[in-house]
Parts: sequence; structure tokens; C-alpha cells
Amino acid sequence: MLGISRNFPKRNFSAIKDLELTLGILKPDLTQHPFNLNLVREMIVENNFLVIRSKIIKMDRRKAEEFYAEHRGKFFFNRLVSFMTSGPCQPLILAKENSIQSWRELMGPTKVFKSRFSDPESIRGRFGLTDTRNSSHGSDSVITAEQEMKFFFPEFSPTQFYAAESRDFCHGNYEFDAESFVHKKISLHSTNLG
Ligand code: RTP
Ligand code: MG
Repeated sequence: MLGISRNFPKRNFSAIKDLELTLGILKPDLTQHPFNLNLVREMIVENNFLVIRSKIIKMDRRKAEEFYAEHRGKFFFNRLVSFMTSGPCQPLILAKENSIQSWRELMGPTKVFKSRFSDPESIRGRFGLTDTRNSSHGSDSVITAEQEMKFFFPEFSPTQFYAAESRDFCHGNYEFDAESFVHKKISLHSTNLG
């Protein structure tokens, strides 16, 4: 269902200055709508986000409640947790200069009934269904980005990424794997062996 591949555009390989990491989630309303899911994936690549890590998971109630703990007690909490456990989610580690703000701009405002008018070309403006079923999540600060990356990708180390991978990405030394929806560092060793 989620393994659709289309021809994604290649980005212009110019040097990038500083990659910032953020955590995005493609929510169940999107993952259960393959045509829209693929359009959003295209938006991500076209907007020059590098997809550093990507996985598809199904959250159980405990995990979703933990992720949204800051919203416990709010009127939409139960609805939000039920929605987030209703189907697969695709958490993503995204990299770009100023990625936290840039990803939130691409998502558009939280409230879909607003974003359809104010930001019709954003992810939520184009694909969101309701104020809760709003297609995507994005970290709102450097601190939450770190916490949320750890929550979904405990095996990923930002320190290790900056030490071992980010330079290659900054210099365009990567390729895009549409099937797994991730940008991969090109191993010069393996290409030389041909
Ligand atoms: P997110 O955390 O998902 O990136 O969204 P956000 O910062 O823009 O919004 P936030 O206030 O953190 O709310 C988290 C998620 O709760 C759902 N929500 N439903 N009135 C409602 O029904 C309502 N309000 C918020 C949305 O899924 C929102 O993204
Ligand atoms: Mg939030």
C-alpha cells in the first residue's frame, strides 16, 4: 500500500550550509490515501528536504498517549489518540537549512478549516480533512525535535549524523531511494568497485 514509486525530481546539487534536523510524521489520514501520500512525498522532495530516516509504524494507544502527553486533558486528546492509532504513521527525520520552521510552513496551520483558505498549497491546506485529521506533524523547536527523533528513532544519533553523514549531504553526495523514501549517502567505495 505504501510502496508506490514515481519519478521524484532531483534537487539541484548545490552546497548546503547548515543542515537542521526535524521530526515529521505523515499521519494515518495520509498513509491510508496512497495517491495523496505520494503527492505529499513529492512536495517534501521538491521543497528540498532531505529524508534522513523514514519508517512506517502502527502506534498503539500507550505510545500515542505518550507522544501527545502535553495535550492530555484537552478536549481533543482522546480524538487525537484514537486517530493516531487508527492506521499506519510514517515518522520522518528531515534535514534542511532551517528545517523546523520550513517544515511547519510546508505543513500549514494546524486548523485545516483555516489552512484551506490561508495556505491552500500547504500539506494541510491541500489534504487535511479536519482540525484533528490534519495529515502531518512537525516538531516545534530544536528541543522537541531532539526528543521526538529519539522517540521514533532511538537508534539514530544526531551527534553521529553531524560527525559522519551531514558533510556528504551538504555536498550533494547522496541519492534518493524512492522505494524506501529516503536519501542515502553514496558510498564512493561501492561505486568505484562498480
Ligand atoms: P503537530 O503537533 O501535529 O505538528 O500540530 P501543531 O503543533 O500544529 O498542533 P498542536 O497544537 O500541537 O496539536 C497537536 C495535534 O492535535 C490535533 N488537534 N486537534 N481542535 C482540534 O480538534 C484539534 N486541535 C489540535 C491536531 O492533529 C494537531 O496537529
Ligand atoms: Mg504540536
